[in-house]
Order: sequence, then structure tokens, then C-alpha cells
Amino acid sequence: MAEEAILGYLENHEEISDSGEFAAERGIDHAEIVNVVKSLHGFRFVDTQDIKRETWVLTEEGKKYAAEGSPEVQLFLAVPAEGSISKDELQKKLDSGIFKIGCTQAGKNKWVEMGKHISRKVQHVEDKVKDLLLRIQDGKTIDKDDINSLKARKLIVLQTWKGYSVRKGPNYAPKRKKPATDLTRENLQRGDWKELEFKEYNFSAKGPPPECGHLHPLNKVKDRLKDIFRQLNFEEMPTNRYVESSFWNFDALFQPQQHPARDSHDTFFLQVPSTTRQLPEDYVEQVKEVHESGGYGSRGYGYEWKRDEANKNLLRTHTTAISSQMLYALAQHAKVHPFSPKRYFSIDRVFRNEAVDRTHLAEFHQIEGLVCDRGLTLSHLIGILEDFFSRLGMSKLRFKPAYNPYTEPSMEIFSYHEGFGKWVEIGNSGMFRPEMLRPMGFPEDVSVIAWGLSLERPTMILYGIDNIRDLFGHKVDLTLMKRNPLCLIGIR
Ligand code: FB9
Repeated sequence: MAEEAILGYLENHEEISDSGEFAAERGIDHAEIVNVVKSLHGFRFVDTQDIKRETWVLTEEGKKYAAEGSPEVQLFLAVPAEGSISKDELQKKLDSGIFKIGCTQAGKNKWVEMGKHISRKVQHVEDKVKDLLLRIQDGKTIDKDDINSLKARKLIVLQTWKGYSVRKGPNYAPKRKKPATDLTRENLQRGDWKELEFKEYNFSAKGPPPECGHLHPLNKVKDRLKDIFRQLNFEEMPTNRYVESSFWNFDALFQPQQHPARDSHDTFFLQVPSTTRQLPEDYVEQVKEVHESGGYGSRGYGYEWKRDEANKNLLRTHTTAISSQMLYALAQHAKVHPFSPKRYFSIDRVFRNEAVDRTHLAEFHQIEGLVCDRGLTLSHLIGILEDFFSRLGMSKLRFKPAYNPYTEPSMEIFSYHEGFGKWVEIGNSGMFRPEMLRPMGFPEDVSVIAWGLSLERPTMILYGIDNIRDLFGHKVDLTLMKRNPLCLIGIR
């Protein structure tokens, strides 16, 4: 209807000077006129000129006072002409918003004596505010100062009205034939395809976004890291089991049974199945021995080691629980076959009973790498760390001595982050203790260097995610999941 009105009018008129008046005169909603004008302009049926008009309109509060009177007048009228009224009594007579503003404004206008008791200071007042608001409502103009005072009281706002003046365009026609977007069987049967005008192909039109799966940013970074480990000839360790025995998660790593990490404040122990069924007995004996009285140059911890403690099942607190089993298997293998060096990595979930905050959940993904070979030293560890992290785009590293129950020496790893302009802790590392390796059966000259970091931290930094809850868990931000860029680490 709007289109016929516009094209019809231009058939015998030079111009539609004001789309607003044009719409009003024909009782057509101006928004519909604007849509049609835009579309006709798109196909150059018409040419347009923007028209902008700014008018003051009343806010909801302004409309209220225009209808009921300004708060200061409502307050004034509530004060008895003679004598006074207590503030509390007056407050009860008026709505709290009206009372508050009324006091301010009537006070300012010196209409009333404010105090515990309120009395009039003038006989009669004009409700200038209400009159001004009504004038604006009727589209009349008022002077600048009044505009500013009403604006300051947020009783009016400037509204911009946008319209067009419209003229015939190069493709003008009294009636727009909808260009055909398809050549159908019916067109061919009816033979009307000859008259049809076909819509241009818009080869840059974006198709509907394909409804497809989206890789979680954590999985994108994980895949990049797996590529880097494989480039460095590391094999992935099987981590598809979250439940471990305390033995492989702690004891095999020479972590003493009274270590604080081993109580339920830090670790999720299982009720069912509460204990592990099966452990390699002879090796368990070795571990008991080294905890209680040491060996291999160590004096051990000198406490009474309890099998029950080692049997307790838990949700693994680190993927190092898998490393211990892989290394034990390697040592057993080396008892019957020549020792072959190994490079292993793991990237999977670990669970810690920690307070949840912006960067910590009760679970995260640990990334771990280890190299088992003869004669490895701290320099080999530093070397592999520099190689590994340089492939993550982190070249400037610093190492800070640290402590882990299962590595000595141990080092925290720091990298200078240009974006943050500061050194960021990017992981932990160390050389597994002989008290861990020798009971497994490794010869003295075999050593193992290892390091670990989280998957969440790099992912949060690379994807600019401030709160880990947006990245992982039930509060995850799905739009973020659907619209996040490729992970370019190790590529660029
Ligand atoms: O990931 C960590 N930081 C990090 C890593 C990468 C990164 O990349 C950015 C793109 C630039 C940014 C930051 N951290 C380890 C350091 C801190 O975040 C730390 O506060 C939190 N750590 C977790 C443990 O929290 C209790 C991160 C997690 C962590 C710590 C240590 C290990 C694994 C994960 C380990 C180990 C280890 C040591 C020796 C032998 C074997 C394993």
C-alpha cells in the first residue's frame, strides 16, 4: 500500500517533500513509508534526501507532571494556607518522590518555610513547570532557559525524527514489478518468462550461517598443543580414567601420606568404590620401603606407611598419576628389553577441591610433558622447555626454584607477556626424584625431566576471556563458543 502510494504520487508529482507529512496525510505509519522508500531507493526507483527534525518530547516523569502538576506545586497545595504542617504529616500526604522533589523545588522557589514544621511563605503560586510541559506537548516552542531547566530535571528529552524527501529515480516506474528470483517450471509452462525481469545475482550475498558444530576453544588449543607435542616426537598417554588410587596419584610419586594435598580439603576421595582392588604388590613393597626408610641415597620420610591410605580411590589431582603408571610400565619393560628413551605427554581433566573464583574451578585441564632417558640433566629440561614454549609463541623464559614432592630440583616457569607487560607464571617443572624412579626399577643413570601447565590459562589469555566460568562449566557463554576465532598458536 505504501509503495503504490509513493510510486503513484510521483507519477504526477515532482517530489514528495516530506515523507512524514506524506504518511500522516494518508494515515500510513511513517516507519512503513521509510522501509519502502529505502527499498525503492535500493533499486533506484526513487532518489531521496534525508530530512532530520529534532523536537523536545516529555519523559514519562514529564508526562506525569503535565497531567498532575509539578511536585513543588503539589507540595505547596498540601501545605495549609495558614499556620504550618509537620514534615511527617506532609510526607504522608504526598508520594515519596513528589515529596522529595517538591521540597527541593518549593524550597528553591522560596515558596515554603522548610523545617520540622512547614509553612507557606507566599499566598499563591503558578505551576510554570506544568504549563511549559503542556506547551511542549502541544508542539509549541518555549525559550532556551526553560528548555535547559526542564532538561536538567529530566522532564524532557530531544527526539530526532528522520524522514526523506523523495523524487523519481533512474529506474522509476508507476508500478514495481517484483523481479523474479527464480525461473520456475510454471514460468516455462505459462511462457511468461519472456516478460519477467530477473533479480540480479548478488554474488557477495552472505548465505545463512551453516548450522554446524563448533569446536570449544579449549579443544582448539588442545589440538594445537597436541600437534606441537607430536612435532617434538612425544606420544600421548592414555588419560581416559578420572578415578585413580592414592597409590598412583601420590605414593608412587614419593608424596608422603600426611602431605596436606592428600586430605579431603584438596582432594575428592571416592565413597564408592572407596578402595582400589589391585596394585603390583612387589612394587608397592618398594614404595613402602622408600617412604619409610629411603634408599638410593635418600633417607626417606621415616613414618609408618599405611597400605589403606594408598588404597583410597580419588579423582586424580594431576595427570602425573598417569605418568607414574606409564613410567612404571616402562621400567618393567626395560627389565626384559633394552631400555628405550621415551617422550610422553598428557592433556586432560584433573580435579582439585579448591575454592571457585575468576580463574579457578574444581577441575581444570592439565598439560604434562616428560622425557625419560639416560643422563638427562636440568639443562635438558630448560632446553626442552624453551623449545616447547617457543612454539607457543613464548620465547623469553625465566625459571624460579620451586618445590614439588616428586621432583628435585623443581622450577616454576615464567614468560614475559608483551600484552600484559609483565612476567606471567606459565607452568611448573622438575626432575623426578630417584625415590620415585628407582623403586620402579629404573637403573641409576636413567632420569626423567617433566613439566606441567594448565590448558585454561593459555586459552583464557589467547581468547581474551576474563572469567573461567564463561569458558567452562554450566555458565559457559554459548555465543562465545559459537563465534570464536581459530587458534593460531604454533601456526603463526
Ligand atoms: O598454566 C599456567 N599458566 C599459564 C600457562 C600458559 C599461558 O599461556 C599464555 C598464552 C600466554 C599462560 C599462563 N600455570 C599452571 C601457572 C599459573 O596459572 C598457576 O597459578 C596455576 N596453575 C595450575 C595449578 O593450580 C593449582 C597452572 C596449573 C598447573 C600448575 C602446575 C602443573 C600443572 C598445571 C604442573 C606440573 C608438573 C611439575 C613437575 C613435573 C610434572 C608436572
